[in-house]
Amino acid sequence: MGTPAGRAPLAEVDPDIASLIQKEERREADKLRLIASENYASRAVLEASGSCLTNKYSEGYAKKRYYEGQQIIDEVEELAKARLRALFGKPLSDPNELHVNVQPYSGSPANLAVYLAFLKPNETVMGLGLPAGGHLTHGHTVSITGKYFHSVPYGVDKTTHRIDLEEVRKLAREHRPKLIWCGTTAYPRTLDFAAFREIADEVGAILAADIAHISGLVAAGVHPSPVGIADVITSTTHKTLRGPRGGMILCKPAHAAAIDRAVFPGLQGGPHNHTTAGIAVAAREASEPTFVDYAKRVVSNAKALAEALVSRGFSLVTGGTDNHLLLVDMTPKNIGGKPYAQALDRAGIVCNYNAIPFDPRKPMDPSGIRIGTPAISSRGMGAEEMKRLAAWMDEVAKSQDPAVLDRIAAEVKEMCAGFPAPGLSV
Ligand code: DSN
Repeated sequence: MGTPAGRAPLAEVDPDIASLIQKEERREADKLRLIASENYASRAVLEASGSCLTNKYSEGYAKKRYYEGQQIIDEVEELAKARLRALFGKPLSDPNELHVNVQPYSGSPANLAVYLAFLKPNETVMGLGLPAGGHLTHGHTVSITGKYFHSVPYGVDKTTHRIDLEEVRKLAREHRPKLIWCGTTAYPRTLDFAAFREIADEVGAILAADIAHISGLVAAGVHPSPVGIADVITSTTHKTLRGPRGGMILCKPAHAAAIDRAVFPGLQGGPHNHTTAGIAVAAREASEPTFVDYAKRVVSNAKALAEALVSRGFSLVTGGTDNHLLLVDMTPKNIGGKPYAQALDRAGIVCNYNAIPFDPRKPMDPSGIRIGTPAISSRGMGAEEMKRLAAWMDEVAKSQDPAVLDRIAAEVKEMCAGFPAPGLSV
C-alpha cells in the first residue's frame, strides 16, 4: 500500500521546490546576511507557521467569528495577543491597557488599517519622506497612501541627516495633518517619540509609530518604547522581532474598535492563523533573557561595525548608529551603491543598495548601501567578526575582481560555518 493521499513528504511530491528550498537554506547558511529587515526565524517559529493552522478560516475575532470550529484558533489568537501585551505593555501601569491586533498580513496592511481607522480620503498625513529613510506607506507618491491622501513629507537635516523636528513642527502647524507617522526603514538613529507626541498634540493629530524595524529592540528595552506615547503602533513581526512574516497593531483602548474594524472587515478577510501561531511563539521567545542578550548584541555589533568601517575610510550617514542598521555613503570610495552591493553579494555579503539623504543619484542607482546586524547577531557573531566583515567590505570596495570576490566568499563561508543559523537544518 502506498502513502495515503497528501501524506508524502515534499521531497517526494515536488522535488523541484524541495531542492530550491534546500538551496536557499544553503545560501542562508553560507552567507553573511546583512539586509537590515531580515533575520532567522527559529525552528519553533517555522514549525508553528508551517502547521495545519493554515487550513482554518476564521473571519472575525475570538468569540465573534463568522465560521464554526474556532475552539483552537480562538485560543491561539488570544495567546498571541496576551503575550504581545505582556511584552510591549511594560511601560504601562496596567499592560491590559494595551490593545493588540495580530491579524494584519504584514506591515503595509497594518499601516493601511491605520489610515482606514482614522482618515477620510484626501485628509492630510505627514511621514518621513522615502528618500530620507521613511516607508512607502507613510504617504509616498507611488503608494496608495500618497494617492488617496494628501501627503506632506518631512525630511532630515541637511547637515546632520537626523530627523529635523523643527521642520516637522513647522509643517504640522502649516498643514494641520490628521495623522503623523514616526517610523523609518533606513534611519540609524533613536526615534524621539515624545517629541513627536508634543507636535501631534499641538495640531490635534493622531500619532502613529511604525516600529517595524526596531520592534525587537523595543521589546528588549534597547530602544525607547512608543507605548503610552503614540496613539497607535504598527509593526511587522519578522525583522528584529524574529517571528514569522506578519504584522501587528498595538493601540490605546479608545482606538481598539476602530482598528479592529479597519483590519477586518475593512481591509482583510480571514486571518492567517498559522502566522498568528508563529507570532505567539516569537513573543514567547522574545520574553526570554536570551532575547535581550541578542538585542543588545544587534546594537553592539552595529556600533562595532560602524567603528571598523569608519576607521577604514567609509562614510556613514549621521556618522554612526544607535540601532541595528548603518547607511553607508559610497561616494568617497568611488563606487555606486548598486555595483558595490552586487560585488558584495558575489563575495558572500548580502545587503541592499539604498538612497542616502539628498542623494544626487537615481533611486535605482543610488549612492549608498544599507546594512543591518539582526541576522548575523542571531547567529551569535560578535565584535571580532565585525572587524573581519569591515576588512572584507573594504577589500571589495577596492577591487571587484571576480577572483578576489570568490576568495572572500570562501572565507565568509568558512567563518559562517562556525555560527550555525537558527531555524536552518544545514
Ligand atoms: N522591505 C522593508 C525593508 O527592507 O525595510 C520595508 O518594508
